[in-house]
Amino acid sequence: MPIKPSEITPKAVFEARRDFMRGAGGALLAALWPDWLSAGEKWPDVKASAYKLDEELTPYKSVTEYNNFYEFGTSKDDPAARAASLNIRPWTVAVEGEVRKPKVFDIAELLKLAPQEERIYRLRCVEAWSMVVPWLGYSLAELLKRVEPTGNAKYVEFVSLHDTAQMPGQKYPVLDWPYREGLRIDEAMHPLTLLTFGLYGELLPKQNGAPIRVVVPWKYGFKSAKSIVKIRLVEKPPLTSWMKAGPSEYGFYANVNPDVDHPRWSQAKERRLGEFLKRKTLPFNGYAEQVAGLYSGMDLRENF
Ligand SMILES: Nc1nc2c(c(=O)[nH]1)N[C@H]1C(S)=C(S)[C@@H](COP(=O)(O)O)O[C@H]1N2
Ligand SMILES: [Mo]
Repeated sequence: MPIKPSEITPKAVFEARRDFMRGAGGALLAALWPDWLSAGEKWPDVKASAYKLDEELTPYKSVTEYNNFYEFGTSKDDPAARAASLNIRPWTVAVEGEVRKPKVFDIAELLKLAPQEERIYRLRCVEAWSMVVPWLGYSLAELLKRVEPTGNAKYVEFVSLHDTAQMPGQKYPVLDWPYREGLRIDEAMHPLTLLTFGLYGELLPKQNGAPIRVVVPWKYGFKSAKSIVKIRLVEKPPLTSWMKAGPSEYGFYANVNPDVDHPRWSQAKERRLGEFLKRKTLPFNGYAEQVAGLYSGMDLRENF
């Protein structure tokens, strides 16, 4: 039996899980994670990526027990307590709209469409907490280029699962379900934008958006839609669930920006989960060097 993650340091857990994945674990993994993979197949090899951070990883326990996933309730501990009702098999993702080759992908095919990478990213929530997570996935661009976007594909819309039987939080009109998010096409094609299947060396826990989500590390966490069933390439900016709920509070861009406060609280600082003292929030969540150029000439106060 592996040691319980809560009992040892995040780094040790991470390394143990990684070694397990890379070592003799292959056949065993197929037995442990049969949901996605047909008999005899194993979780693809994962290669280390250039996206690393010299920061302490947020403990596995915090990453998987302190979540926002309103489909399972609005408290941070609701998703871990209630997401078991989500059925991730079978699962397909329809990629459609302004593309030459629309296609409904099975999750097992998506898992192996491109080499899986282990990328350590910061993710900062609009509610001013943040975490550092070793995610597993590959650039969303890998998927998008395969469906051949047309010249009219200016934006990408992500639609999460809508099924009140599996997602009890959808009985309440806190958001206009299904959860919808969106990116501009150049943001979606940026190599940092990760189509995500796992974390800490394992398949995504349900509360983190199994079986497939995006992670857009320079934007507030709500842009990173979970449990996606549809990806639409569109000409007009999609109206997102959070923009419908509070247009003055949640903008389309939602780039992490310490200089532009949320109307009800400051965005200058954040609390890293597990830490006591707050840290300064960095422009673009620390990814300015890679992504600031996407917004040159734009007023980031207006386009919040
Ligand atoms: N479908 C869906 N995706 C979602 C959310 C949600 O409520 N529903 N919450 C968002 C918010 S506000 C955050 S901060 C991140 C949290 O991701 P994590 O729980 O893996 O940390 O997921 C985002 N994706
Ligand atoms: Mo968030």
